[in-house]
Amino acid sequence: MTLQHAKLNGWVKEVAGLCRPDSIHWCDGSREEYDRLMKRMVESGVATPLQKRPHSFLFRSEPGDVARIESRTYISTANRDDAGPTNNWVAPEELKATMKSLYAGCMKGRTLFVIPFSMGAVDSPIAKIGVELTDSPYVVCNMHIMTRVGTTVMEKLGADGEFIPCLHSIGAPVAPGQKDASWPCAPLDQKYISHFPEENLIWSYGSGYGGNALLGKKCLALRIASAMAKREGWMAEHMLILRLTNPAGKQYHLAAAFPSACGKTNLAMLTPTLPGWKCECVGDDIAWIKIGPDGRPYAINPECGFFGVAPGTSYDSNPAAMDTVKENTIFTNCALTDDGDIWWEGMGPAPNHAIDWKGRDWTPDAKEPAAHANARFTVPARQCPVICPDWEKPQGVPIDIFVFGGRRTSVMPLVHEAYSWDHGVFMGATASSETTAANIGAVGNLRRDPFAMQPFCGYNMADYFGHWLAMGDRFGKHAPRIFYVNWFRKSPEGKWLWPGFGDNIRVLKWMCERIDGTVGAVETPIGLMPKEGDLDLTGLAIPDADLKELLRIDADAWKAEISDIERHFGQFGDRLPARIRRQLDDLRKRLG
Ligand code: GTP
Ligand code: SPV
Ligand code: MN
Repeated sequence: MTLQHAKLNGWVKEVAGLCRPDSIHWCDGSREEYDRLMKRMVESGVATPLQKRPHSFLFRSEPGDVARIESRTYISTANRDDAGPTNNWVAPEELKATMKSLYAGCMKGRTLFVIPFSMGAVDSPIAKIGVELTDSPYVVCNMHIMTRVGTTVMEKLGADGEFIPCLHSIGAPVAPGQKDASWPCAPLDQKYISHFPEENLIWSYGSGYGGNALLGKKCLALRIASAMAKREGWMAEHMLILRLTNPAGKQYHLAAAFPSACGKTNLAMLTPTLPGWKCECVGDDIAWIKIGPDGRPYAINPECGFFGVAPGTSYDSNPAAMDTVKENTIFTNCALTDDGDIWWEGMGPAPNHAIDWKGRDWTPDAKEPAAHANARFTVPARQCPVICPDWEKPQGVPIDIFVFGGRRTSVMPLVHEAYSWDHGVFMGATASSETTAANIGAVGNLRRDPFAMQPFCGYNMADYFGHWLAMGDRFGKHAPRIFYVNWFRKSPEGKWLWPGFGDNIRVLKWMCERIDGTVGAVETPIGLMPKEGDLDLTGLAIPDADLKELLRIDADAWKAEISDIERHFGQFGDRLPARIRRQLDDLRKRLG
């Protein structure tokens, strides 16, 4: 590995001086490197190789380190208002001082790994380079899968190429002779996931889990990138990217923003139940979107792996994901079966005995689930049987449709379409969802999660709404059509009204036909909705009453929504764009 990059070398030296690792390892991204680190983790008992899945391993996290931690995530800007009311804020000087005292000596007894990585194919004009410094070999192996790591990135970086510095420590030094924990990390009140968007800098301390530790993902590709995108005139979004091909062979590209654990991976790999339709996955979590030479929005998936929710994934719900994770997969917080396989709730019949995610004996009559609700798989995207042949195309794919959504037990209909770009931005700005296990905290609480970016926007959310309006003005006639969906409406008895998963193609088909102008729509106060008979329900046995409920608009419930939207918008004060406020007035008028 060439080490001529003065700025990078200087930074590594400075961090090593502060964190005091025993050694420094520059990652080359090779299979040998991955195998060597994994072998060491197996030998120390941290990783369990899986007999049933070649080259696959199970990890169990510390029970308090199982998800992102929004309460410990900071956007640190010079002015508090630039982080906005939806982000935690501490002044940069103060936050850095606090974190420096935590970083001091935090890597003693460990190796400091230097991970040069690219978000986006190395030859993509949309790609960005980051360098993560970490003391976690688990993070190195996951970064190998999720990003492009190593030599080609160093070559592109050259002697003075730009990179985004990402510092990570699990925050658990080991003394000589001390037995290491199987998942070392710091206590909750010492965990920090900090972003300094004004200097494109990330400092994470104390957690080894997912979005807290794999810094290319939420920290770089969403929080830092969203702030860069605002400055530079592009978009960084919490969106899956999907190619749909209709029976006549016409292609449509869709990008959809749903909050964490609300269905992106599943929609991205959808197996259509309507004959003749084809879906191919470009990305399952993040989209970087730029205006192409023809004026259309083009999206790339900056990642090259999936860090997917395991529970609920089955051959019925998502066969493509099940086939993807047959080999070369890291499983975290899943259950281990007696024959050396993994298992989770919703995968299929429960084993008679397993070891649960906490390492305890488990039987089907146990009180607690065998896998954690936010158990995850990490797997290379290229293993997905429905990966789009153009998923690594440097210039990306042209987007025709934007979709917003969330998990709403009631009120939100199955699908509605925006009257205009501004109305669609209003739909994104007011998106709401019940919270999930992807964040540490209460599950099932209704909250606003604008554009599914509430935990990921690296600047003032009101300015982000303004950025969406400005991008729409630039897209002009090429602006994608905007829809809002809810797969999660329930009956009073608590059963899903919509079958979801592969049957979601029925809703996507309606969107495509709306674009082609081959189906009409009903004008309702909240937006355009399918006319009776326009949703293709061929082969689906859905009770009439359920369908009615899925498409029902309850005016009283929507008036209550308006009050909540007022409160939501109120937090932004004068910074809320007038065009967004106007949309709320229009909705109020339409509701009468
Ligand atoms: P992150 O990786 O956290 O960003 O999540 P995600 O948005 O990719 O969510 P994912 O597709 O992994 O789905 C999360 C959970 O929702 C899983 O348990 C799925 O089985 C379930 N789910 C996904 N799509 C549907 C659907 O159409 N209907 C129902 N009922 N459940 C769904
Ligand atoms: C999410 O929470 O939206 C995820 C998982 O995609 S994590 O990478 O842990 O943030
Ligand atoms: Mn996500």
